[in-house]
Amino acid sequence: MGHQEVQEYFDFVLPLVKESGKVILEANDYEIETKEEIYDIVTIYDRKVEDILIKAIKTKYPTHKFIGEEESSAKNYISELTDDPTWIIDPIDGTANFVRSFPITCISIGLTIKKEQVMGIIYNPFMEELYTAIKGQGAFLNGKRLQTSKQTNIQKCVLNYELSLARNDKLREMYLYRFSHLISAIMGIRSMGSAAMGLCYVARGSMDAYQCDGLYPWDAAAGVLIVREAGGAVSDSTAGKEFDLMNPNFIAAASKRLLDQLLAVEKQADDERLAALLVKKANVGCK
Ligand code: 2AM
Ligand code: CA
Ligand code: CA
Ligand code: CA
Repeated sequence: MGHQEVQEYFDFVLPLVKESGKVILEANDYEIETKEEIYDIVTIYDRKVEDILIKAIKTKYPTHKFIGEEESSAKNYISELTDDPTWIIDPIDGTANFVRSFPITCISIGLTIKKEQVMGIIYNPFMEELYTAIKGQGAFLNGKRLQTSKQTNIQKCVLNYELSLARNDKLREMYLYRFSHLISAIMGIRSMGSAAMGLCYVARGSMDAYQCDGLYPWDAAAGVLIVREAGGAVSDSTAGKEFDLMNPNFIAAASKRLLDQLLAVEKQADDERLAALLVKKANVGCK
């Protein structure tokens, strides 16, 4: 895969992203449809934007593959990456924000080639912010180069921790333990409802770190590359595990030093939770 090939894809998709942004800005029907769960919502604009993007890219590049949030229930959804160029699309990240006119809402498009993240585009049409990255070429906001905050001290860290995913029964206990350890270790905590925007704020230095567990590839595909290209570090939220795009549980931080400190605090929380679980099991066994 050459740099020129990725640049060609980037140049092709950028006008489509701008066009899709207009669709979002011109929205006037905020009716929501609920998917399998009451908190899992979709609007006609999520579908419209994904449709515009996938149709146009497919026509131009018929051999490319797609992983799209709203397409994920369709028959051609792939849950494993192949070596083929694969577009990973979240047509609206922050749909719950979008329907409330809370402008932390964006289109997110990532591209992998040979399973490697090579390009990311995140566009917030409300704020006219276009975040872009091509692997090895740096990250940009409206053409201006981005740099993370370079924060290295956990006590001064402002962390954007996506708490709404803690509603998930399988994740709740882990979140609660980690949350209680983190709030005393860091300076401040935020939660804004868009993973893609959360990652962009780390890339531009407005937040020192972002964390969310239990996400999907389309939430992270563009933003993680943008953070890395801005000088930040990303890893799985379990210490020692590498970031897995197909199963994104992750922390993104302004620097590797900060990332390691956050991972250490969370490891302590995880160890405490596992110890409590063992005690609980032993007590049940005694009955
Ligand atoms: P979405 O708006 O595209 O659904 C914080 O809410 C982040 O989690 C957002 O990036 C959001 O993406 C995603 N999200 C929202 N509801 C979710 C759910 N039920 N399961 C997994 N991720 C979700
Ligand atoms: Ca959604
Ligand atoms: Ca999303
Ligand atoms: Ca979405």
